[in-house]
Amino acid sequence: MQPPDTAKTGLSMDRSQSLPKRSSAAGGWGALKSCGKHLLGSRAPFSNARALLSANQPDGFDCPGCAWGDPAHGSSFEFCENGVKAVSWEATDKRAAPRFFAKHTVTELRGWTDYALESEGRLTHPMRYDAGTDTYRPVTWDEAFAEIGTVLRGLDHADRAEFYTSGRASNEAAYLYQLFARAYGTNNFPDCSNMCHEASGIALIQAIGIGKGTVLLEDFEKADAVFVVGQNPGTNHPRMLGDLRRAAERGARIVVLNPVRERGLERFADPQNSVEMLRGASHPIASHYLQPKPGGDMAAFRGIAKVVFARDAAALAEGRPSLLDHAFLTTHTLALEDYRAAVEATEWSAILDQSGLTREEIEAAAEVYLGADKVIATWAMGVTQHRHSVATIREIANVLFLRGHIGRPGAGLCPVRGHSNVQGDRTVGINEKPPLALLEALEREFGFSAPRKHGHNVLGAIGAMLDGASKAFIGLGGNFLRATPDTPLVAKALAGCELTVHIATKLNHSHLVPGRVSYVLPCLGRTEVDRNSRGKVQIVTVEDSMSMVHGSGGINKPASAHLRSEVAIIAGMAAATVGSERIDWAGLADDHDRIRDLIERTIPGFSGFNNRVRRPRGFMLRNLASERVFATATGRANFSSGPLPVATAHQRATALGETFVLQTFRSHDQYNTTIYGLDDRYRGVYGERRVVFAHPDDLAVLKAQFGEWVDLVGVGTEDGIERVAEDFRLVPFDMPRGSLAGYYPELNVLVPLSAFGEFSETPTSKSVLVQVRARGAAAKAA
Ligand SMILES: Nc1nc2c(c(=O)[nH]1)N[C@H]1C(S)=C(S)[C@@H](COP(=O)(O)OP(=O)(O)OC[C@H]3O[C@@H](n4cnc5c(=O)[nH]c(N)nc54)[C@H](O)[C@@H]3O)O[C@H]1N2
Ligand SMILES: Nc1nc2c(c(=O)[nH]1)N[C@H]1C(S)=C(S)[C@@H](COP(=O)(O)OP(=O)(O)OC[C@H]3O[C@@H](n4cnc5c(=O)[nH]c(N)nc54)[C@H](O)[C@@H]3O)O[C@H]1N2
Ligand SMILES: [Mo]
Repeated sequence: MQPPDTAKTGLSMDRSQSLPKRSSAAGGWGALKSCGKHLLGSRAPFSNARALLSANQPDGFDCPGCAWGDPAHGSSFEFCENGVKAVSWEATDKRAAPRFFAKHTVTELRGWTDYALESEGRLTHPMRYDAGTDTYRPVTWDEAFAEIGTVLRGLDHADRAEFYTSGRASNEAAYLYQLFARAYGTNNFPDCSNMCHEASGIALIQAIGIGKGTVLLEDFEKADAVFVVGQNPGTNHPRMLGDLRRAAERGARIVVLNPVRERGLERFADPQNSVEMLRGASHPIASHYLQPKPGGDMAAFRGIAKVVFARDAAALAEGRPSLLDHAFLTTHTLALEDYRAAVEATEWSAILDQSGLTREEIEAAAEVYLGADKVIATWAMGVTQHRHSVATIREIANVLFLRGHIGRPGAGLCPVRGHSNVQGDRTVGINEKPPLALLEALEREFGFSAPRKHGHNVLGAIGAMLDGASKAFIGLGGNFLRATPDTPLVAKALAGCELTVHIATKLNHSHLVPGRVSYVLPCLGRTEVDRNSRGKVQIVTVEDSMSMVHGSGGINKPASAHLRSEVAIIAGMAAATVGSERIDWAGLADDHDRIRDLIERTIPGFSGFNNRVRRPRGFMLRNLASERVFATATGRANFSSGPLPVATAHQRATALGETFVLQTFRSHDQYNTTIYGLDDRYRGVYGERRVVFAHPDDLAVLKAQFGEWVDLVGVGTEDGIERVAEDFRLVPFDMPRGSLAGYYPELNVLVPLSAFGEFSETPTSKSVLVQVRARGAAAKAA
């Protein structure tokens, strides 16, 4: 592959070894300028401006961006630069119509970048792959459904089909999808959350009996301290920055744990504050910025616990009251003494080595914790995409339990979700290990026998497709090929299928590795009006990170007259596959209220669903843990008391020698595998995605000049697979020595399928072991 011409990439940094110039604060004028650019770039600025005014409004659509909650009061449009990008990317007037597909073979399109493919605009017609001409050709919906049904009915077992979900799907679409797959006979539900917050769900169910966070947006108005661990809200949850900033202004302490100095966590200029904008002012966010080594967060929290226990012992020895919340601990938790023993048995040397922090830094964080009446801990992918993520999240929960920071105002656990409805999809049944109660409820309601055998998650599905056990892949949105590890292997897995079906809004690389029979089925997006056969507007519902369920109805004219809603497409495939004797698929597709009635009857927490969802802010699903009712096996909140990991990624890298820990994260101009642009403004990178960030001293060791092109080679696995990512430029950055960072999905070729989280089976895309080679050296050696 030819690297981009450096003269043209406009990498806006001087060629000295200094840090790149970064924007001085997140938000601010840069954000406004960027919005204008994206609105105009969509070539539909007016309908988009109108669309934006109804994003996250009570009677508008749910922003297809992140899953951060919406404010209870005030209905003014909350400005979000990356929400603007998400909306205008979907509401573009560019079209990837049949004539585009006639002009370009699939083989040719495979050579295009992710950015170029999606830039072609919205899909307009159902398309079938034609192997003779190596192109996609338009078909009718009926032909598509009939053939999909025939292939699925022809498989010798339902477990040979994989039903993937990406977290943008609405509750109604996801519910119908799981009903289809289970009526067909399988629990194979690989889900984007397997690569995302899986560890949070598992750890929280063990710890507090529910796999969701316990705080509401209002709690951020009351907290005295917020620990923001392993996430980059300036880019990925921009509206969260507003809440953090208001907290900081009130005097709350914000303790950040992040190996990389992220601009948005340092300072934020509110684009909605005109005085601030004119003065070029901004407000600091983090009161403490700790830069742990990758995967060092469990050690950091254990260090905090060690300080807390020590101070508590000292207080008691001096006759002062205990610093722990014994009322909470005695009534509501189990195994405190085991935890105390585990903390005491952990040596400071191990804590300092794994965390990479100093004792002073950990003590300062512990002081913040001890000085606060109400503490919230938030986290995202920097915590969940490691080998020891489940143990780490348990440790974060342990620390909050010590002073009773759960189930009271201003305090609690807050995994910040990714996709806008990833949490809701799970709630309505996208689960490869379904609870028995769900299966029984479906059986009672629909009269079929639901499969009991647990199904495949993402890694399970890839394995089954690779060894030929699975033969069909259906994708409800998403980009399975580019979001998963070991890209070439996953391409082989998909191409080996009898059937691949992708329900999508835009063309992506997953569509370009067709199975024997392959369809791309275009659907309506969130921003578009969905009318049923009688012209009645249909709404869908979603659940945000705070368990708030609310309605979403588009306002834009559909991108093409041939589009169908996700619900209608699922219903069409289901009717053709399992028939309509037991389930009136067509009737359900035509009236989403009827799907909501079924959800109400089969999923707990949805009583009065159709009424409650039409209230302005929707409703909150009951969250027992936030009421201090812990539905764990023990009926209590459980401490965990395991030791620290035997070795974290950076310790393994040190043992291997000349090895770095690479994390794959998001630039400011992307939504997962959707690339909006080539800039990463807050990190000072422009016009280029093939970059790898490193500590300046590591560059010196590598004898690399700033901007030098290198190859990265995967090491440390025993699966015998050679992994090389060629042509990346080194960029110095404020981050720990021995670690590297670069963008997903380009670097997914280095993420091994064989390396995944303990219990979560999430690929460890934040701790990939690599070595750096001079450009071309890796290819020569291979
Ligand atoms: N605009 C935009 N919004 C998005 C998305 C998007 O792509 N674009 N994606 C959506 C999705 S699906 C998700 S899951 C979320 C993702 O939201 P984030 O989790 O913020 O996503 P990442 O870019 O992967 O950033 C991970 C952060 O964790 C830090 N980190 C890496 N390793 C470690 C570690 O070991 N310890 C600690 N403490 N920190 C670490 C990184 O430096 C980085 O700042 O955002 C959602 N929102
Ligand atoms: N190396 C590495 N890999 C990662 C991650 C990482 O941090 N590093 N992050 C992981 C995470 S957190 C996640 S959540 C996954 C994301 O994995 P996915 O959810 O599979 O990927 P997306 O990029 O969000 O999917 C983009 C595609 O969705 C389709 N789409 C957009 N809107 C709609 C819609 O309204 N309906 C339908 N049906 N389709 C639509 C478009 O065709 C678009 O091309 O990636 C994971 N992979
Ligand atoms: Mo995610």
